[in-house]
Amino acid sequence: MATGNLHKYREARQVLSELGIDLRHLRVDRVEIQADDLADIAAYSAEQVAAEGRPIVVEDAGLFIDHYGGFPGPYSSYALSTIGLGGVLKLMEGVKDRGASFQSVVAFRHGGEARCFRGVVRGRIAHGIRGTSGFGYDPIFIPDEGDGRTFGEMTAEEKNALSHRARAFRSFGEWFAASE
Ligand code: ITT
Repeated sequence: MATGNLHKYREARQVLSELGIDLRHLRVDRVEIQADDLADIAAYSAEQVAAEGRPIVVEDAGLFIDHYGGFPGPYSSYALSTIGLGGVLKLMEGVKDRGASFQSVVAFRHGGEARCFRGVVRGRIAHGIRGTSGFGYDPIFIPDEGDGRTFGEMTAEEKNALSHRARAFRSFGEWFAASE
């Protein structure tokens, strides 16, 4: 898995290990294009990585806020590094509809073209920053299928039972295990 984010790698590794797949971390500099669809970003990246004949996965994820038409979505990294969690909470002040989703696309490639697998989790934006687990937007995202805690207040196992990433990697892993 080519990623600069070890949190993502650890979550993905856990999910795939449950399917008997051994995921390794590949440290590479990769080009990330800007596009509206996560699948275009992930597939392009997977096709750029020099994997030397080995199978490779790249994952791209983002937080999509309903009230803002899906913003920041594919621009989630930029939003986090500029306005941060505090800035996102400020954007939500006075907004009634706090619905949001986390989306993930896993792009797999073993020569040829990339194949994509999606995962989504619905939820809402919390009123404050809660919890110190996970990373990124986890402390402000409350999954609908949970018990009211944010991902930041959950253990890694609890997040993996519900998360967009776990769903995308499970979908990829089931396909991969069946096609090997
Ligand atoms: P890569 O090297 O794999 O690209 P990245 O951290 O840039 O690592 P993404 O582009 O997939 O990963 O993520 C976009 C942003 O969304 C980034 O700021 C992440 O912190 C955040 N994000 C992604 N998945 C998340 C999750 O499960 N929980 C909280 N924030 C997440």
